[in-house]
Order: sequence, then C-alpha cells, then structure tokens
Amino acid sequence: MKKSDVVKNIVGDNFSLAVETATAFAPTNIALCKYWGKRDQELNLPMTSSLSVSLGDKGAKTTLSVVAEKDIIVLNETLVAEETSFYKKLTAFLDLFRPHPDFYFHVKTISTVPIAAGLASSACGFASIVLALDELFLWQLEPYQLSILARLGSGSASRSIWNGFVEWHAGTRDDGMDSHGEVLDAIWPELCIGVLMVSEKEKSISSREAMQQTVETSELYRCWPTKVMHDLSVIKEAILTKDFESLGKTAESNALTMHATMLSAWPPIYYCLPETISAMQKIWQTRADGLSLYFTQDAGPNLKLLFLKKDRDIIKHHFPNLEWL
Ligand code: 2P0
Repeated sequence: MKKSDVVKNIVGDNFSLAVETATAFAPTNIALCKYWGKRDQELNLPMTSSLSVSLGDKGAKTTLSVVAEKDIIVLNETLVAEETSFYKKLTAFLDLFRPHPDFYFHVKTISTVPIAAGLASSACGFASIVLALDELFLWQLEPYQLSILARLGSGSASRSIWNGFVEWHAGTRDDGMDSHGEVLDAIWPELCIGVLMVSEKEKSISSREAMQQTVETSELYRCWPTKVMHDLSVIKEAILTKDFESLGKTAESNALTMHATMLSAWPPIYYCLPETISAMQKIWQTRADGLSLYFTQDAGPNLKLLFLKKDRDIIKHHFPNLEWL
C-alpha cells in the first residue's frame, strides 16, 4: 500500500480550492511512552502504540497558498533552499496533495518552539500542514483522519493534531486506517515540562534510520513491545488519577529502555553525550534528596524534565539552565 492510496481513501478526488490562503497551528508533543520502530516504513505504521503530551502554544503555525512554477517554503521567515533534505522531504509530502502535477504550494511556517530547545519540529510541522490543507480544500475531516494524514509525513505528527494527552494507537491493519491518535479525556495543569539543553548540534543519525537499525539488529528490541504495553497502561492510569510519581517513574524507565534497545543495536546507537549522563546523575541525586523530579529523553542528547508546578522554584534553583515549556 502506498501513501497516495491512503490519501485517496480519505479525501478521494476532493482537491478543489475552497479559499486562497489557509492557516493552521499544531502543538509539538513529547512522548511519555515512546514510539520506536515501524512495522511499515512507507506508511509510518508503528510496532507499538505510544502516548504523548502536547505543549500548548509551543508548535508550528503554517500558512498555505498556491504559487506558479515551484513550491516555495519559508521557515521562520527564511527561504528554504531546494537542495536541502528538508525541502525535498516536504515537497515529497506535498506531492500527495496536488490536484495536478503543475500545482505548487507556498508554505510559510513559523515555529513557536524555541529553536534552541532542540525539540522535534517535524511533528508539529506536518500536523500544521495537514490542518491547513483541510482548510484549503475544505475537506472537513475528522481529527482521526487528519492524524492519519499527518502520520504519512512523520509518525509522531499523528499525535500533534490535539492538545493535551494523546494516545497513538498502533493499529493492526495493513492500510493503517486504525493507526491514529486519540485524545485522552484528562487535563493536568500542574504537570510541567522543562528542557535541559546539553547540545544544540544536529543529531548524528536521524530517528528514522536509528529506529530501523534498532528493529533490524537489536536483541533487546524483542522486549520492547511488552515493555510498552505495560508502560502505556500505567501512564494512562497515572494521568487519570494524577499520580505523578507513577507517571514520572514509568516515563523515565520507558525512555531509558528505548535507549537501551539502541545501545544493543549494531552498529550501536547512543544519543547521550557525557553531559547527558552528568545531568541524569544530578537528577537521580536530586530525587534521592527528596525532590519529585523525573526525565524523559528522545532521539538526541537533551533531557526533558518532568515535575509539578509547586516545585518550579526549587527545580529552577538546582537547574538554572532549564528552559521552560
Ligand atoms: C517519539 N521519537 O515517540 C519518539 C521517541 C523520537 C524518540 O517519534 O520516521 O520523527 O518520521 O516516523 O516521528 C521521532 O520520530 O519518525 C519520534 P518518523 P519521527 O516521540
């Protein structure tokens, strides 16, 4: 099954412009139970379900319109060069939505995620494009359908259609029509996330490549689906009952296990820098001293700290470089 088949399945041939310009915002998200590994690389179908929290007003705002001759992509008011992999990846995604081959998009994206925070921007980027396409062509799709379309751009984008806590169901179907996000009926305003910057350098290996290498070569990856099934249900319960210790412990363990599967891949993949390890040790010591503080880590060296609003000041004291989200 190809991406274009999925698009056809969802929107049919409905590509007549409803408006000249469409703008949409999508929040970025941080996974508390991670997505790591695909069962279908073309459709970004995951091996397991995952669960994230969206970051409110931190995300991407995309404005779409139509231009002649070629796609124009402007990111944070800077024109993106055609030779870049970013331009190629985005135009390949836009290919799925052209009414005819000579139809070109003007894409203007403003990221409200602090660039220095090193947060994944592809999730909110693809989700905001799909939401803007829905306006441009007046599809009026259901959120789960938008989630499926966003997944075709990047797996984690399927969770960025909603605010709050979102579970991305892995699904079992080959066409992925049951692999989409679903928002949890829960809010937790006291839950805080901060980013502990360790390095702003670009990652050595993309998550797309890294997860594939892990699936293909890691002995430990066999344990991953069982671990996720357990962690996902514990995290969901912790969110519903506002049990921060359970949430923090399980999210931290889930992230560490994901990195352990990568360490046992060959060639090994290790996103940690020495400073990442020092930061982990400081978090563990701070916790041993009585503070309720946990972390999660994605495909990079930076850590995202999880804590409650009441502990903000003391955590800021221990980690003065923490960037607040
Ligand atoms: C996540 N990550 O659940 C996990 C944890 C990184 C570590 O989703 O290949 O950019 O485009 O589907 O979504 C990053 O992977 O990968 C990611 P593709 P994506 O947030």
